[in-house]
Amino acid sequence: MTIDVFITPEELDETLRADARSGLTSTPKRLSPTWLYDERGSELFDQITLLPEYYPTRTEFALLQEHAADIAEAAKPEMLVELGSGSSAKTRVLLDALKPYIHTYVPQDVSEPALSAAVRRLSVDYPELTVRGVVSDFTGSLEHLPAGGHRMVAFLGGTIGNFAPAERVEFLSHLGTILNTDEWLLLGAGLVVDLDVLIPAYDDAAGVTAEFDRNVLRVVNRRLDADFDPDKFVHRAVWDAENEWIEMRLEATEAMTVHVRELDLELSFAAGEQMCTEISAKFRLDGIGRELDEAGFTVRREWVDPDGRFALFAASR
Ligand code: AVJ
Repeated sequence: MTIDVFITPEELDETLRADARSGLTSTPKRLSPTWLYDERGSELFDQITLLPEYYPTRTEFALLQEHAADIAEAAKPEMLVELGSGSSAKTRVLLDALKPYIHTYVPQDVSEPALSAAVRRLSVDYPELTVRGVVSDFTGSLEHLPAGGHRMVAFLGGTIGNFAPAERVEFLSHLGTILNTDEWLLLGAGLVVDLDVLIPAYDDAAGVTAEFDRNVLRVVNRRLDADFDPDKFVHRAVWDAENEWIEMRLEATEAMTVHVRELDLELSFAAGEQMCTEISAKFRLDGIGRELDEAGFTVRREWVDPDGRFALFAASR
């Protein structure tokens, strides 16, 4: 097993600083969702995936379980690359099904500690597999992904929805140019669903998503020496019907001034002011199919759960 680091903690800090500066000085204020996933944030996200209201993870998991053998049979990859692999169990379903074909598994993540732990566990459980962790920021570059061997890139969980539309087009076409003919993309995407299903998934009764959202303020406090008071922000989940995405927002409960000392910024929040911390776009089958097409992919298979909430696409170059 190896871990290749293509982004240093210093570069990540630099990205955070640039992101935070442009986001926090915009109107309305926003932060990039990447910063939700420090150690605590990743833990909270793992808890979210177990909530009764949060259907995407278990819906995708069921689709993977049901169709992993078809996916393996269709793509027959030698190498599985998983973008934003985190700590999840879904990888194992895929690895088990792909066993006859793959020799190498490449989990990619922005967090080195989370990735190292996952790589160690997987090397123990899959001794015949070469596991090559890649620490990088896939929103910046995909050039670091190892080549050599017939690859399948898995981008699961619906994280494709975190991109703004223009970034998404750029990301998919970049991925399209990185992959060679007959290499595959396995994409998981949340679909447009009724609001009485969607809103609770992003604003659960137990308040775990609210805690996850507010945790981003602690990340900024720690890494940029800021003085956000997370208790003075409430979590909101707001559906944008025009763009068909759900937004997580933090709403200031009172007027306040926040200092971000590392950036030399003094921010004023009005009472009730909302700051966007994540967009999570939901898709229609024809729309995302067209986007894959335009990025140079051919959709070979697509699967949707019985409630029409989540889709898996297997597309080849
Ligand atoms: C991990 C990005 C797919 O957008 O549903 C969960 C993150 N945000 N609850 C999503 C998330 C709020 C999640 N993704």
